[in-house]
Amino acid sequence: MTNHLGDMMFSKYILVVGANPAVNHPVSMVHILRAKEKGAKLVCIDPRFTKTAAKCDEFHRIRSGTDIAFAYGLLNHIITKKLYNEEYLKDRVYGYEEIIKEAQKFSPEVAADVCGIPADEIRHIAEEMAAAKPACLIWNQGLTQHTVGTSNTRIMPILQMFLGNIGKNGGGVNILRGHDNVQGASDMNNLADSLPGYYGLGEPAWRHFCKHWGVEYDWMLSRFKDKAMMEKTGFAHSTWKFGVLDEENAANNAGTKLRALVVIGSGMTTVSLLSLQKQAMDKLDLVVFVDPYVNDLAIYSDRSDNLFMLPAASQMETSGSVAATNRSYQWRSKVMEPLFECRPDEEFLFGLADRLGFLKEYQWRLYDVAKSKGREQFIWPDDATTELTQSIRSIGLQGMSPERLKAHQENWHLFDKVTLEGSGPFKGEYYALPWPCWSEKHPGTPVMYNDEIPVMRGGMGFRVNWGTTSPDGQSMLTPRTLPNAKYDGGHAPITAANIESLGIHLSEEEKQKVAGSTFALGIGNNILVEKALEAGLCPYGNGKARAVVWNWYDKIPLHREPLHSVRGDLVDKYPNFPDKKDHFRANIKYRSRQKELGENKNWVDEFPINMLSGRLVAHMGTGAETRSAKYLAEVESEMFVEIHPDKAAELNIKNGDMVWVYGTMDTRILVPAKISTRVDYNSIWLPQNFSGLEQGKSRLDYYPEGTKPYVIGEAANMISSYGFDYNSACPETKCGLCRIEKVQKG
Ligand SMILES: Nc1nc2c(c(=O)[nH]1)N[C@H]1C(S)=C(S)[C@@H](COP(=O)(O)OP(=O)(O)OC[C@H]3O[C@@H](n4cnc5c(=O)[nH]c(N)nc54)[C@H](O)[C@@H]3O)O[C@H]1N2
Ligand SMILES: Nc1nc2c(c(=O)[nH]1)N[C@H]1C(S)=C(S)[C@@H](COP(=O)(O)OP(=O)(O)OC[C@H]3O[C@@H](n4cnc5c(=O)[nH]c(N)nc54)[C@H](O)[C@@H]3O)O[C@H]1N2
Ligand SMILES: [Mo]
Repeated sequence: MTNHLGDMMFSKYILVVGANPAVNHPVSMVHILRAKEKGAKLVCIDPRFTKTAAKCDEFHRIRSGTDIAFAYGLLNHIITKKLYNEEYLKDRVYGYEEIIKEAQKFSPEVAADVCGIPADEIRHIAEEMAAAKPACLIWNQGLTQHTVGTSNTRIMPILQMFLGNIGKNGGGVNILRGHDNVQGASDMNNLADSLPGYYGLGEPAWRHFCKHWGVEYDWMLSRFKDKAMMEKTGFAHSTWKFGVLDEENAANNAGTKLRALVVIGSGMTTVSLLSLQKQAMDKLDLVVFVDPYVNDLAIYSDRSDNLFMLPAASQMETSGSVAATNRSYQWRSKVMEPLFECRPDEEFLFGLADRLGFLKEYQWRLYDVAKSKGREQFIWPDDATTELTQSIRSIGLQGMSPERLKAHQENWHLFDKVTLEGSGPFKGEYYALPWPCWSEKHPGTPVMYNDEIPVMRGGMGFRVNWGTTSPDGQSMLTPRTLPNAKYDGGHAPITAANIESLGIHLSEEEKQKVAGSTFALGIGNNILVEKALEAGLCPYGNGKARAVVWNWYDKIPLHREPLHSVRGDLVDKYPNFPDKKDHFRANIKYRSRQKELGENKNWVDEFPINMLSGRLVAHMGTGAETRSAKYLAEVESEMFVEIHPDKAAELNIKNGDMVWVYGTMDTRILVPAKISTRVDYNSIWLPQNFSGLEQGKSRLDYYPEGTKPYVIGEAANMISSYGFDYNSACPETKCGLCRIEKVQKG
């Protein structure tokens, strides 16, 4: 989120695109409804008439996978009618001219044909959203689980920048995060392509963390086969199975197949192509699940050995910092000691490091933090929080000491729920210090990219992250100056080399202490950052956002039809990406999959129905936890498929009839039909929260004694279609095709 939940109160118009907060984010929904009571107009763009849509002023049904065409349709009208903020674009956005060019191709009529929302409605949304000052945008998984997911997440901020809504109270792009602490998980980079803090995997990043962790860079290098492997993106959650199943992928993995899998805190049956995942799991040498429940993938296994289930403690039995959806870090207290033989996650990781022979190196920094605080033993998780907040400077976690986080948590009553502003001893601070929080004195940043307030109030321009000049020779710096800044106009990120050229004086002693470091790379002191803040400058520079990402395949977002599109007639006009080799170590098909049935044939010819999936309010993720909770299991006790009444009539299906739904990967699921106009004639909808039935067969007997959940059901991902985001490899689970057959009685 650029802004935060309370801030939506200042919105005049809220566009919810591909999110269903009434079900998935009930707390956010309260804020959204309060904004509505204050006069904000709520508009929902979704392929399904959701519970959120039911609470909105307007609902517009979109065809899934076409949000880019929809956004260009809006932009086309905004540009034609000159409803955009030209000054904002000139000052703050690099490459917006390219967006204007692409938008010319999508008159509201053209966009309407692609996305299914009528042209007049597109014009109406564009005009009302442009007139509302400010308007905010909310999205979630409806935009990300597509081959063009990352392009979706670029076009929406671009739309907001055309309207001048980024960096404004009540504006912004508000992405409602998924799991508890998923923001923290990504900040810590539990991802295959970066070290913590989005530092990447290059040598400077490794050197930064090695220095911080107190280990030699050469020792770290010696842990890898070679430097290339050290700096190479790993397998993703979605691609590891290809590293086991497809021989050809060994070449992407230093010549070896993947041999072991350790799962900590993922339900796994929630990943697409479940049947391939099951096959891959059964071919590994070793499989380990660390989970408070019996992991749902484990019970799909037919292996007889080398599968271990280690009992993790739940979050009630641990404490520490967790990041909320708005980048704020809250301290969480332990409610109870771990029950029975359960252990907190870190103990498994320490045990593993010990047996692999590097526990000392793994924990060195924790002892170092303890020593700096006059102790012999480290305190978990406090000292780990100190460790991580001191090393992650890229996004500015330095100001989040465990002491400060605890003080905020203990004093909720002293913070305003709408503005997050503190009072009493917290005057000037924002609740839970949303990052960047550059120093112990910095208040946190409730609204990102607001350059109308001083940096010490949370102000900033856009980060200068790709150099000060673009490849086509344009400046990436803004001409704008932050209030109270001692340097006029945009500037590069603060480094030891450039700080004095920005008018900041350093003493000889300070110069020695910061030699060779930058705002993000440097350990032991925060001098560069503190000096920049004193001068009113933002440590990461003051630059422009980029609408053109010159190092990506699609430099600007382009509409591309889903791999399995219901509009076969548009597949060649808006072809998907070319196939991609070594994508998170797997060779991934795009265009070749889209045309796999032959040049003149499309998937829709054999699988005529669009497949949507999402969530139920009573269940979480794969449902391992909630289907084992008696009362929640009772609330939603059965997997089902939503089918439109006209389609049901055509297939002679009555409410409650059992049907087979066939996916495009030779798999099928057996579920009862729920007749509903929430979906349109061409689509079905499946909840993603069930597991334990495999293509009509129960796996209940595979649960160890005493661990059977109350409810099992077919997993939606048994029939999800092949497809992965072109940049992140996120599975394309929001588009896909299927066909339905009624189960004949007798
Ligand atoms: N009760 C409950 N709450 C949860 C979860 C849960 O499992 N249960 N899971 C949590 C997690 S991990 C997450 S990530 C969030 C997810 O939260 P949401 O993203 O809100 O969840 P979904 O229901 O998966 O999808 C949102 C909407 O996107 C729509 N959609 C699908 N395709 C498209 C498209 O192409 N374009 C547009 N515009 N819309 C589309 C769907 O119809 C759906 O209504 O929820 C979190 N909250
Ligand atoms: N078809 C379809 N598929 C989807 C989606 C969709 O919309 N449609 N949404 C996708 C999204 S956004 C997500 S996030 C995934 C969600 O999918 P998962 O992340 O797979 O879902 P969860 O069930 O939340 O998995 C959490 C697991 O961690 C365990 N766990 C809970 N607490 C702890 C703990 O403290 N420590 C440890 N070690 N384990 C713990 C739980 O018991 C559970 O087994 O599903 C994805 N899959
Ligand atoms: Mo998620």
